[in-house]
Amino acid sequence: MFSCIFCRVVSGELPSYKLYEDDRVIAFLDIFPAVKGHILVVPKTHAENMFASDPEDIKATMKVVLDLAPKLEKALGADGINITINKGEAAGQSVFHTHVHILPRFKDDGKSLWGPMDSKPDLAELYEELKQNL
Ligand code: DGP
Repeated sequence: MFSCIFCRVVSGELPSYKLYEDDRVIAFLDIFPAVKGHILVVPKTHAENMFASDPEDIKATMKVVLDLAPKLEKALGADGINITINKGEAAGQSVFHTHVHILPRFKDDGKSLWGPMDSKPDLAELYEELKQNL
């Protein structure tokens, strides 16, 4: 995994502003922050995305997220927090090594996430389709 950016951060080959580390997980500042205090929590073992990761790595990663997020919110005096995982290019994933974003949110940060769809699907129809397939 020599070309994986986050593997290179994990190994120390690439520098990072590391905020947390244990034997399974590392957390550091996002180099292209969407908001002030945007951090990434990353399992050290390489996997392309969260579904490919060892569930124990996901468990350890989410434990760190749950610990760091409220601390970060408090430290920065944020008004809220988004915790996001982008899986797949269509969802905005650009680094194909499992990671969780923690984004402190401020009332005046001017960011918006999803708005409503332009054209809403038929929910009853969608519900039937999903019930058959989930
Ligand atoms: P995503 O788009 O969900 O795959 O998020 C990848 C994030 O990783 C993106 O917000 C920018 C960040 N990033 C990319 N390269 C580096 C890097 O070399 N160092 C750090 N700290 N963050 C990086």
